[in-house]
Amino acid sequence: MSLFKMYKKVWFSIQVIILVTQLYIVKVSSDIGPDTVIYQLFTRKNVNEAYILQLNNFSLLEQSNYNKSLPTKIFAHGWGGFPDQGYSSKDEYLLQEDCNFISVDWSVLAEGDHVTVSLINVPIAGAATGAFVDFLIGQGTPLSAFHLIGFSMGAHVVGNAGAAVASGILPRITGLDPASDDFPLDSIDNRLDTTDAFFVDIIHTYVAFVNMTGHADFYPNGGLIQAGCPVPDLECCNHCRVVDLYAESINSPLGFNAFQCDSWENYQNGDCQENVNTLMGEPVSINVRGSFFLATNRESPFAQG
Ligand SMILES: [Ca+2]
Repeated sequence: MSLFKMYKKVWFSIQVIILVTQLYIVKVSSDIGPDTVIYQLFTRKNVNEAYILQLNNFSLLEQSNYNKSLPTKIFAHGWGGFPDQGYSSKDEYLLQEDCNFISVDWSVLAEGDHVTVSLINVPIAGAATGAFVDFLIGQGTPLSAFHLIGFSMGAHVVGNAGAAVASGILPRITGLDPASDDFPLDSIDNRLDTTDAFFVDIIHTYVAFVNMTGHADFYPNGGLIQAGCPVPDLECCNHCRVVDLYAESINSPLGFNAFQCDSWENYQNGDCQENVNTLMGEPVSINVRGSFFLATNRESPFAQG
């Protein structure tokens, strides 16, 4: 084959790839509507039955129990998941204090192969959720009221949301074992990172997702394998444990006390007991930085104090 013919063939292939990509994006975009990402609102007045909120829908907000003077917690579920992944945290938060607990339902976008969901749908759900935060701020909620929490790929949904908020920098985002497949560390645009909020705390519970980092990173039981989980782990024991730990942290009488440390090995050797310590999860000190280790029980209640 002549060089010219080869050049033409390569150029044609590139054109086809560009066209298919454009058609795909147009198709995805045309499917995006007010129902694509919806927001389930719970408060102490409606602990079990959600009000459905939508971006820029003033009447739905007006008719709901949303209270702009309360803290607003926003939880995003993971890949292939549903908003009920946040319900254990919702129940604990509403036990602790009256607040607006909003579970992001991006399940329509969370379905499908994880490459498409990661590269195309997570940014869409994140941008929508960032715009939703701006919408609530436009209705009188102070920026300081917000705390976003996301599990697995949902951590990157709330990361993208934090980056998309136009009203300012969010105070806090919590990543619960953020997914790392398809979220390259050298690109912060598509993933949760420390530019997305003033304080980003991350809890790691599974070996596959150990590389994402925030301002403070917590490694229960070393962050690779969780106490009491079977080997092989066929039912999301290690990865999903993070949701249970976080929910328990909200009202735990003992708390998950964690010590700054270089490694699980050093922690286990007792080399870090004099280091800076803080509680993991909801009551974390937002001033701490670095890596923190702790041990947990094998089953609920997990906290050892
Ligand atoms: Ca980011």
